[in-house]
Amino acid sequence: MKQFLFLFVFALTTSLVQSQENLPTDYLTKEFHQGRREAFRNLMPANSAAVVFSYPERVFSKDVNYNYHANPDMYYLTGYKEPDAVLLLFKEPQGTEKYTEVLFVRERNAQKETWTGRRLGIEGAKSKLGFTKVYNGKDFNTFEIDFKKFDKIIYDNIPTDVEASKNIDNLYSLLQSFKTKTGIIAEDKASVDLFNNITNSLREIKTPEELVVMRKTVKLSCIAHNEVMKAVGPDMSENEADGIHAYVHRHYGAEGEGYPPIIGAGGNGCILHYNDNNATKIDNQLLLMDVGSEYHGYSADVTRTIPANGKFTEEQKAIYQIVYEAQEEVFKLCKEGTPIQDLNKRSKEVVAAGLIKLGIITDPKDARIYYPHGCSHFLGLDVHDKGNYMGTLKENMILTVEPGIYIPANSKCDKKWWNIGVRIEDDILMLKDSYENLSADSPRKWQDIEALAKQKSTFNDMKFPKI
Ligand SMILES: [Mn+2]
Repeated sequence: MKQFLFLFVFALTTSLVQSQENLPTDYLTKEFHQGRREAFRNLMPANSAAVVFSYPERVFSKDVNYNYHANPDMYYLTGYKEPDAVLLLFKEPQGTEKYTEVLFVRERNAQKETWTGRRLGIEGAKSKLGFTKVYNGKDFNTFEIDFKKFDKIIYDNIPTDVEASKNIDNLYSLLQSFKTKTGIIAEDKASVDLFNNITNSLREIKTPEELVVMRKTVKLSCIAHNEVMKAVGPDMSENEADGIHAYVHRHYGAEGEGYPPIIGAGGNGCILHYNDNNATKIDNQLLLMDVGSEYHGYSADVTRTIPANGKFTEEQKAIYQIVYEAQEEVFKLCKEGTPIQDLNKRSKEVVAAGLIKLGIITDPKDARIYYPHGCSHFLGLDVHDKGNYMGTLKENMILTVEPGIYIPANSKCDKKWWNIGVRIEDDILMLKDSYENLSADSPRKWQDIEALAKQKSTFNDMKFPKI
């Protein structure tokens, strides 16, 4: 009997792709995702259904795709991270089984998994994600459900740029089936708005489980910033600084970065979403680094601006201090009840007053020439996370506070200010009566940055062959 069992188990394991070992053990739990679906259902109107699609895959070059990134809403509600999936949620129990949710996933396929990686499949979605009703994507088309009986179908923007395909189990076919089943041809704005209102109101408040992951992703991003502060010098390239961030993130188990890193030296730091990161030398300039890791789906968003040679000039320091003061003033508003728009307003006032004092502008309205972006955004699964920006701060929201001043060459001010670009960005957890700066591990004061820059980094000792 034992021998028979052994043979059976052996045949089973070799016929499927082997299961993976040494995976992280601190992913969000299936109970978390189940709880989020329950919370979503609670906000659905009577007699409604919600439909959530995975993101499309994207071509990197010819037959090679970019690393796949899951739709954050899909991940939030299911934990499923693969493409070609659709989730159905129902306000009221359906059918004789009284089910309220169905997940369609990629079918397991030993041959495909040998080429493009392991798939969770139906059994995995049941055991690891806690679903009871799971099908392969190819079964969505024939799945018996009368969508026309619902008063409302709730869905996000339907992607319009998914390549047509004859495959019966990819995103294109899932979208076609959805349109056929529901009769939806053109997107209904009210349905999309409702989907986003629901996901905004859920995702803007972080649960205790999410806070654990957020603290981790921000903490290890701070370690990366600090390591670059120690390692950097005028001869380092922007991309090399980028690489230190990337290495540190991965050392601590992050998947990568939550957005393309912005590593800009001097004038490059004045380009808001600069991500060429290709200056071969930082030189004796400021280095603006806006980099945050993505840890189990959650993004940090931290910006530090540092002098590559370890010492701020008087002009750099003067601009830096205004940005620092703006942050300090905005922090004072960080507590439950503050209108979110007030954060931006207050930061603009402080920056305007500072620029007037230095003689860079005379009219406060001109502050926007040098500070053209907003001060704060929600942070979470998306770096610019979902949330209601017209609302007020609430406990367990996380928002960035990120004022900046950017004075590119040829600006209409004394040229001693040219090519100074400064942004300081921290990730702020809102509390009832105050706040917690999650990114406080990385220094913000110019004195503290100069002190840290004097320390040696482990990266200073790395030696590579000359080529
Ligand atoms: Mn940001």
